[in-house]
Amino acid sequence: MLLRFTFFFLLLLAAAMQPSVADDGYRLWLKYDRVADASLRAQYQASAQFIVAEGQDVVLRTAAAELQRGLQGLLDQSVPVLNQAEKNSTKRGIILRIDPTANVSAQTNTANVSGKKKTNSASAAKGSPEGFQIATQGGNLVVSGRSGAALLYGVFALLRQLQTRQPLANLALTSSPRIQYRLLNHWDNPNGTVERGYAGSSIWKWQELPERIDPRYEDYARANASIGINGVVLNNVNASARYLTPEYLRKVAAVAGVLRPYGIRVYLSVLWAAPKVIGGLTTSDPLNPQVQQWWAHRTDEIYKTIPDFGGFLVKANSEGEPGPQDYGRNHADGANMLARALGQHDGAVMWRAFVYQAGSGDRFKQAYEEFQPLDGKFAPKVLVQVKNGPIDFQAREPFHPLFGAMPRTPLMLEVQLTQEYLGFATHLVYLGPLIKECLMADTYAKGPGSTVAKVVDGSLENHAVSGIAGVANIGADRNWTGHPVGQANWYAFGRLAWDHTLSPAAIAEEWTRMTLTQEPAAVRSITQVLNESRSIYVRYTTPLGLHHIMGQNLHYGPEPWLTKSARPDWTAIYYHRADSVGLGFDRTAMGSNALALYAPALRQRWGSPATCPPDFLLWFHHLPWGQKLSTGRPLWDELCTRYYTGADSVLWMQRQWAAVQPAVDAELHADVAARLQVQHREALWWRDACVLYFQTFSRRPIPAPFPKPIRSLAEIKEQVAIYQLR
Ligand code: BDP
Repeated sequence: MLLRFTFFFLLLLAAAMQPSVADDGYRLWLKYDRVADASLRAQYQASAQFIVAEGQDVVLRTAAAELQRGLQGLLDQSVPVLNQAEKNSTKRGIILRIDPTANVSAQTNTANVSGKKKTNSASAAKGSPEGFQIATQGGNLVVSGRSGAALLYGVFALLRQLQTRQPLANLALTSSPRIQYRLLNHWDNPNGTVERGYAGSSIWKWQELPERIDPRYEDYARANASIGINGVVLNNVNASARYLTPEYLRKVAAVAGVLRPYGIRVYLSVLWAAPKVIGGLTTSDPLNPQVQQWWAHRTDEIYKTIPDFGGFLVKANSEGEPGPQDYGRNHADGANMLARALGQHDGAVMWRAFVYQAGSGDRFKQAYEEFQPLDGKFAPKVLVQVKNGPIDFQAREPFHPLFGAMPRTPLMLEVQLTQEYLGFATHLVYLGPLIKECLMADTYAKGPGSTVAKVVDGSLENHAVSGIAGVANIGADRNWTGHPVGQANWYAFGRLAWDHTLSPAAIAEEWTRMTLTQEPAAVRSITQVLNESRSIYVRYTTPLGLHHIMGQNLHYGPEPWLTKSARPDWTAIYYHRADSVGLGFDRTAMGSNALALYAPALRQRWGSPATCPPDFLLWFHHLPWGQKLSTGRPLWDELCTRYYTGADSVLWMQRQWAAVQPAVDAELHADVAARLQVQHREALWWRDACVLYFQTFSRRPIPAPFPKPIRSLAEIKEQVAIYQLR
């Protein structure tokens, strides 16, 4: 009996020692768990004995509340928010101060996670009202900036110092966003589904609004503000007209009310045909006075309901969506009409360049052909929003040739955080390196150093406005992003949108420490996995510049054998062009000549297989199977090597992840471990599907030391076809 009792007691004790709630990922990178190191905690406690918030701004109040909440958790002590008069001069604390004269220039010091300081050169964001400064004055830490939002960003930066266990003594930090509009684009539909969303249904509960405000909206706002996101487009670019009705505008206003105290404005995607669909007009022609009036009136109504409304995002004449071309007008006619409708209101028109109808040639060139001639024709409130690459969010694309080719138009960069072509929420793919690769790409528009980043931040052409958008990977799943590591993509987007000079590796480390563990060896291993993950994914899916060979419609898994679709440029063979001679799309002057859209320096480098980087080879060249590459191997052997080593690298990711098990929350660890198993199984699909299919053209053996796939091409086709069934 005693024995049984003791056993029961021990069981109870063991249960009590487990954390009562496992980490379900809901808190993202804002965990604010107690700093375990007692001496470091004591140092922090000494510097943060009170908070003073000087000023009345609503966002400032949010900043003070967030600081209090963060300190409460991290320091495990409550820190009072005092007014000036209550401040006790013997204590040290944190002062939040709105200073209308603050000019946080772009001479920016950003203390990164390793404590190193970087000095950045001037940028278009000079003197941004969102810039902040943290300085030590009279023993206190003073966070200052011109606006409440600046202080909110400063507070999150300060908390980040604690979350990544950096010292606070003599802290001096200055930071200013380089890009003005930093937006998430939700592709969320009114019925709660999310286009290309893999983390459950939409977080926006339109039926319940405006009366019921899901508490989650505020947590969403906190997360966005913590990484500097200042705008969100609430609905899908394939837009419903519903959002422009008074009924829905009240709902939108309710969401805006939650986001406003976090410095975030709401935007809407609009359906071009709205004047017809909900306005009772017979046309949506942008040059028709009634249509113009309808938009102007509707826009005024929007601003009456939502005074800080951000503006419109438009997908027009793209993939079947209506647009000005339906009336013989062009994109500038459409965009400028909306800009006029905005009138004196402080808003922007974000007009997407994701179109591929012009001509009948290479899809690669079509957006360029439609938009480049319109350079200089857009009204000042218009920004043209361009995807990172010319095709569509592939795992690796050369930068979009419009960057650098429209000097008189502010170009926004659109990247995808939801992993439509990158393994959904199943494959671990950290996108920091992908985004950074695009930002750092040199367009040579004004000589060497004319990077995409400088086009986008407006500094290359001195544009007054600048913007960047990330297609959100957020859904109603408890952990927001389905794959726990998907959170890192949301995080990295915000950090790079704020400061594109940050390194994706430093951001990955920062995120890991804030989200997963502080244990140094584990931080290193996880960061390594994150940093390698995107190039691993490229290797086992689309190495050497292959692209668009994924499963039809679903965009998941391999389907290189796809020969028929509604449009030729939706098939796989259109892109890989495999034949008995070789593989790849000839975009040189001998082929589609898409290369001519780039600056001479790039045309030259990418135009010759000898100098074209292996990562882009098959984007621009149709090469013989036996062609010797710069790696020393013939094309076929190199292709197989990449598919095999890529798939094997997923096993490496699994081992790295297994090794960090003691340092990471058990539930979260098991979740990622299981997803990595799926990832390996599917990496083998990709490998086998692609090597066996391309082998029917190359007629060459799988090179040593790699084993032949154990299944046949027919078997793997059957396997992946299951996923295409309705
Ligand atoms: C493609 C998606 C499609 C989107 C489209 C877009 O497959 O669902 O509507 O992009 O960006 O990648 O408009």
